[in-house]
Amino acid sequence: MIFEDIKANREQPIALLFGTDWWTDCDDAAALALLLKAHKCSLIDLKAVGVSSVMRYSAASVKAVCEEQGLGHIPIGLNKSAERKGLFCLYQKKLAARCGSGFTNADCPEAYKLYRRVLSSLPGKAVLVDVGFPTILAELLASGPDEYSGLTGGQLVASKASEIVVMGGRWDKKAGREYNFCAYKRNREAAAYLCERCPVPLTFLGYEAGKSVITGGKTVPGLTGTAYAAHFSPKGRPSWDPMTALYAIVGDAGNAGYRRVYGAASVDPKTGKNSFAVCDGGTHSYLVKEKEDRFYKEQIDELLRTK
Ligand SMILES: [Ca+2]
Repeated sequence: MIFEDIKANREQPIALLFGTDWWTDCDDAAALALLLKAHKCSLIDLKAVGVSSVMRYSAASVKAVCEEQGLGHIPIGLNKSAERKGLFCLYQKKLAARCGSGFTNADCPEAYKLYRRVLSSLPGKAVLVDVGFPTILAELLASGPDEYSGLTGGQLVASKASEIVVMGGRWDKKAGREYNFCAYKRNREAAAYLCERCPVPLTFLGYEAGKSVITGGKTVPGLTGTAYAAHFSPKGRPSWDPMTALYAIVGDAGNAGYRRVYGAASVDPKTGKNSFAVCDGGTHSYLVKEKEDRFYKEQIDELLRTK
């Protein structure tokens, strides 16, 4: 129902690039499922998926989810330097077993290069959504001219991105700590760099927004349900990533059930702690829920259960 309402007011799909850590939590799978369904309804045009961590089955498991929705052609990039050998994720193995194309990590380009290629080829602008480690966005912004574009990463983002939407940070505390920004040294530095250098509006959905909204679970049809079951979250998980994805699909804070707090965000590159200076006209904003949790929960669960 929600997709029909959006569609009535949308002239053309929003071009969107999706970054995910696709790491040990399964809510990334719910976020990707929502975006693929929105793509099939022509609400968005999902141009690329970038994965900001690398485990053995990263690429194959993402590919399987895309293939399940008939969208196996969507290009997948990896932040290849993020490989951490020895780590294993059961849900990725289960999903990868359903990948019909034999796709592997070796078939993926470097994620920020994929973003450069896609952005430089766009006639208009795209929204960059990231529900993982902010390393792909930081590498994109820091990149120099290449075979795809004579622009620097900062120039390319300024000319081709309308907004960057990030699941990250904790904004209801003075010095918030949240996993995507704090987990590793490279994440902390990337988050700090993103806040300093982002040349377009930067929107955050923080830890505090998603924590109490429980969605998904093993009864969700298809590979999303498989991911939740293999993650041992049969009754669902907090909705950090699917809420961020749904905000981007809706494309409007008010219609998505949020108000914005505008200002300037910063992240300490040593600790990963985030802080926010409120000011009208700031180009950063974080989202504050204006509705009861069930508003977001019912939308996400309904969409996850819709083909
Ligand atoms: Ca995530």
